[in-house]
Amino acid sequence: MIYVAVDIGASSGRLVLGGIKDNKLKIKEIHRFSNGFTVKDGTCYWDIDYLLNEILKGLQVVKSLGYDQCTVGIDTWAVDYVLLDQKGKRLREVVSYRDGRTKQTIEKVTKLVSKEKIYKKTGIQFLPFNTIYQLYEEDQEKLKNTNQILMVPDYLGYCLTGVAVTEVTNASTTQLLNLNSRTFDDELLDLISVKREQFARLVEPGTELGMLKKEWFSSFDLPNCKVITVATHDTASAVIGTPGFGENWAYLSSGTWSLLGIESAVPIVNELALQHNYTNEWGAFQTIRFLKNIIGMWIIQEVRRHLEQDYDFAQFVEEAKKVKGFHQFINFNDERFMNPANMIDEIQTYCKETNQKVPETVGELANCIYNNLAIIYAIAIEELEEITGKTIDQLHIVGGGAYNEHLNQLTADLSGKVVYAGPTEATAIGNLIMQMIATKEVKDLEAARQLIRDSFEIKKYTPNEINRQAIIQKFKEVVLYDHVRST
Ligand code: LFR
Repeated sequence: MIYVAVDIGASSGRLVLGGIKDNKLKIKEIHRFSNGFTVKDGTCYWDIDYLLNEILKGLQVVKSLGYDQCTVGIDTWAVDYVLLDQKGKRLREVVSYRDGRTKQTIEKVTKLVSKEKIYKKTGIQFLPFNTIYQLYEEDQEKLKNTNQILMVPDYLGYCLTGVAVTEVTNASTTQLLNLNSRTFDDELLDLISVKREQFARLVEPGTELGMLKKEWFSSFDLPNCKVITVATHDTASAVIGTPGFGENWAYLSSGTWSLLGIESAVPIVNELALQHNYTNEWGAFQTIRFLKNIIGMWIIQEVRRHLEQDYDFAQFVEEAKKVKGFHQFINFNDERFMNPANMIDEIQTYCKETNQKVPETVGELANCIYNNLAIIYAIAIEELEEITGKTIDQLHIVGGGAYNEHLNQLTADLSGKVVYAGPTEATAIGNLIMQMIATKEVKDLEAARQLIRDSFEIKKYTPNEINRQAIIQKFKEVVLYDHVRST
């Protein structure tokens, strides 16, 4: 059987073919395309028709490679949604989570229901773009006329098959699911004037969705595809594709975002977890992804976008390496770096405001970004250990960010943990694995992770002796000072 993963992140998408041969998982990227939001009349939108078209182009490549039968799974980023009318037509274009419309919404909503109560119900971290806040700010007229609210990957699956579902790993990022009842929470739905029936039925990853309606897309030469609802949240797929072993491993899914956390059998909802803004997103097989969102490669992507000369990511690393030492301490998780007009200006202004050396060259900027990301990762691991009472013994870095050997080593040095890097395609792999488990070609998650270990090169980084505590302490002092200054 041949399997196809459609994996779309905020900055790029790809179709990856997968199959098992000689007890090894073989994958091949067959189509890649860029993604990003565009700003129209001051609002940030995704181009969903373009994404659908790229999926179809990719499936056509599958056919051209000689495969006439396959299964397909789709994963994308989380929280964003599509509003559909009675006829299944979109009521408006899909707003991106980077849009500023929800900047103040957490404050508004938590005046109505307290933060503690929302956290107790959902276990989800407070991020301004969670679906609950986006729906709160939604055009009320449109919302009233909405027959169905579909999350982005569910919508793409619906476009291919005509079948609508709400897959739970992604749905958990709405901050509307109740951890106890394992369904939508009525009080929270009331708060945003949404009815339970406006969401399609909840399904677990691994559920068959339906056959691709080839006749709807007659301009494409497509194979016969059975669409399977995988762990449609890309981060949930990435965690499936992370080859952790033993009890005390953590992951860092490194892409536009850096998601750092552990896989847990039970939710961890307590004061400390809330204080550090850790989330309990739902994983495949009823696991919990206890993790934290860290700003990630977004910073360097945005710096790159604003440079006059075109640099690739390998060049950034080379330039960063030439600038030795730690010169700036910046909490890139601060809201001001979420979507500034110009990331370079924002970083430089921040440094001026906090009386730090201003990074000017590409090398200085890259050095500043990688250093601070590594510090933020190290602090997140400390928090994770504090909250769980466990000692993490290995950090698995997966996703495109794992190509960055410099950052991998920095992360090992600053966290004092052994780092394993790879596979870089963990998300697509997790997507494929879910399909393979659904079709019973792979037995379970444990067997899957063994298969991944046997199939891909995973590089080990041992921490160097550096004065990590002093660096982390300095970061905390600057960030704390900045916090006091701005409140
Ligand atoms: C990563 C990711 C994160 C989610 C963010 C926004 O691609 O899915 O998990 O918090 O994007 O959807």
